[in-house]
This record gives sequence, C-alpha cells and structure tokens, in this order.
Amino acid sequence: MITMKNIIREGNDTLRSQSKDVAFPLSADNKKLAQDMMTFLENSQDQKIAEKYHLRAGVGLAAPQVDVPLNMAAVLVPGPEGEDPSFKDVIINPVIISHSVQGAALSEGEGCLSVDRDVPGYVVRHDRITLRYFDTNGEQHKIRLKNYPAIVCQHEIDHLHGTLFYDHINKQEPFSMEDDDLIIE
Ligand code: NB4
Ligand code: NI
Repeated sequence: MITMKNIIREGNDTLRSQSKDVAFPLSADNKKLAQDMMTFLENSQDQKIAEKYHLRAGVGLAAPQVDVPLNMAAVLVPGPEGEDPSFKDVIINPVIISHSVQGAALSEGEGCLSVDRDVPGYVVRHDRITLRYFDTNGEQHKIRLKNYPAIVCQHEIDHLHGTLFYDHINKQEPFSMEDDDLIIE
C-alpha cells in the first residue's frame, strides 16, 4: 500500500528528472504500480482511511512522486456529490496534442504531495487540452478535457517532465494573471 512514506519530497532529484516511456504490454511491476497509485488516491479521498493512515488528500499522483521515473500518473477527479468521477484513469505515456490559448488557474492555487509547504499564487495553465494516452490495457485514448480535470492532468504531466507547480508562479506578483485567464473555483 502506498502511504506518505513512499512519496518523495522536493529536493529529491527524481522530481526534477524527465521520466521514461512505459513499454507495453505492462510488466507485472508496472501493473501493480498503476493499481497501487489509483488505490492511494481512492484511500486519500476516503475520510476514514485517510485519517487512519495519515494520507494527504490527492486527485492525482505521478509515478516519479513514488521515485519511479516512468511516464505514468493516476488521476481521480471526483464528480459532483454522489455522482461518478468526472475523470478516473491511469494515464500512461500521455501527450497533450493540442490546447486552448485560453488560460485558467485554480482560485486556491495548487498544492503538491511532494511539497510540504504552501506556495501561494496562481498556476496559470491551459483551460482545455486534447490528451493522448494509453490505459493499463494498452488501449489508446484521445480525449478532450476542460477546466478542473484539465488542470489536474497538466499538473501530473508536468511531474513527468520534472516540473513542479510553483515553477509557473510569478515570483514578483504571485496572484497576477492576464485579464482573460479563467479562474476555476
Ligand atoms: C495534485 C493537484 C494539485 C492541483 C485541487 C485539489 C488536492 C493534489 C495534487 C491540481 C492537481 C497531488 C499530484 C486535493 C483536492 C478536492 C477533491 C475530494 C474528496 C478530498 C479532495 C480534496 F486534495 N488538490 N490535493 N493535491 N499531486 N483538490 N481535493 N476532494 O491532489 O501532488 O502530483 O477528498
Ligand atoms: Ni504534484
């Protein structure tokens, strides 16, 4: 089971490295990794389990965060109360093949399970993306995402390239943004 002990923190070089593509069919190890990462997200979003194991809540987890430099990330974006998740999958070898010019940022800024401090500021990303990725069965997907799920996937794909959310925050004016950037609640 993945817990906070398995998640590496800033300062560890793996978080700044370019991850490698995953080979198909998935090895037994990589299949287990994908499963364990998704289970971590499910556990972290279950109040009882999260308290018991001291898990910080997460909607995404990238393989390099558990010190595995592979292009793989689990994403679990909850839907509206009681409904199905708005996006749930393990995305493997993901590529953003196109994106909106329209920028967007989460109103509260971002946090990262590998960063044990608050770094305030807007992280302006693309509001809409077209994402190509493979799932754990090796099936290729090409999907359009917007708003919150699009932001989460961009945060995870950044990890695969060694980028952390605060790299995008304006140092002089953390809450500055273009007039036409969207703020997502
Ligand atoms: C990834 C996110 C940071 C910004 C936005 C948010 C949370 C993370 C990091 C974009 C992606 C993890 C991976 C949350 C959270 C809302 C949904 C459902 C019920 C609690 C949960 C709380 F926990 N970020 N944490 N940070 N990362 N929303 N929510 N809620 O997930 O480092 O690279 O359970
Ligand atoms: Ni992160």
